[in-house]
Amino acid sequence: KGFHVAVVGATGAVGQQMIQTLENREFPISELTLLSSARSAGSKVTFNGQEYTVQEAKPESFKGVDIALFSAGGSVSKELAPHAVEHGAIVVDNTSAFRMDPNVPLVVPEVNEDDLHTHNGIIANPNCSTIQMVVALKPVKEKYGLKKVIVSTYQAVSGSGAAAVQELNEQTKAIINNEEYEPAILPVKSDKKHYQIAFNAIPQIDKFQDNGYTFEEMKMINETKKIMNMPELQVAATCVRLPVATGHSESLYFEVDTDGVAANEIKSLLESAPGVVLQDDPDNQIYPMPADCVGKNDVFVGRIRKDLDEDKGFHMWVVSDNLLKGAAWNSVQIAESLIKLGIVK
Ligand code: 11C
Repeated sequence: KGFHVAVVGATGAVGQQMIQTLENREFPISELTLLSSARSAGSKVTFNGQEYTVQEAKPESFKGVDIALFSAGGSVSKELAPHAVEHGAIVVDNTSAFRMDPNVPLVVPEVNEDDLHTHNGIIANPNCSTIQMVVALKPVKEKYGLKKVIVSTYQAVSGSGAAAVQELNEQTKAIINNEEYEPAILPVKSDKKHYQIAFNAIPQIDKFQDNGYTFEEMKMINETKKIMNMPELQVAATCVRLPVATGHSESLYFEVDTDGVAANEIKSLLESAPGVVLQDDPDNQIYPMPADCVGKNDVFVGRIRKDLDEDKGFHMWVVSDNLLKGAAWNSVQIAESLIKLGIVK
């Protein structure tokens, strides 16, 4: 049996990866509807060797759709996801529009797949930097307990969209050629100031909140507690943008709730954890790097070592393709789980 699948935001950085992932996974599709804003409508997209014309997303676009994957920005999701649900579709939404809504499950299949059963039509896909972190931490929580997480991120420009990657590329060339280039997109297109990203590091992802944290940092904090079902977990985040096109990296410090755990025990636990690839061999300079992770669905972990002062503290480096496990693959994986669990029939 095949399903009628719609992709909203089909021409965007994540939408393109969603379409590619559906193809790579041989997702059971009987009909594919590709939707976008009016601006991108009319674009041609190839899926399984067949050319599709992207149509403007409207409330009536969802007739007969079984599964709708949304990645066209929060305002589009807020406006159109309820219409998709009215038409009987299950929505997997890759924006922050519904993530903290208590009626909406926020799901990473390796962590909380069962929460899918509680859906009311919409399932939220978490923020990319949150997803790779919880995939790595869940096995630790299960075996040793988890008390505290402090994360610093090294995030790729594609998290900000295809136009930001273009800005990075053009700006890099311009600087090498001693030409002027006025930043216009990063760190946040709609914020007051824009800064050079090429050869730089910008400690701002999304807008600042009243508490001094950015929205990206608050997403990592709040979403982690919700996905792990641990409102009591202590989480702090500092999110930084680097001139890397794709692949988010994270330096994690975490404290378990068990005495005397060895770093090797954390390593062997993660070696067999679902969705995780251990790359941890300092003698041979083996550790995860974004350039090696692009195009892969897994979360790569390495540099696992015990804190020198705190017996329950550990350090770990976590890398993943932000457009795949961080977005498109996690969404398609949720759709696969919905079929596997019989939630979509
Ligand atoms: C970034 N994490 O790297 C963001 C992109 O809430 O889904 C993903 C935004 C989101 O800029």
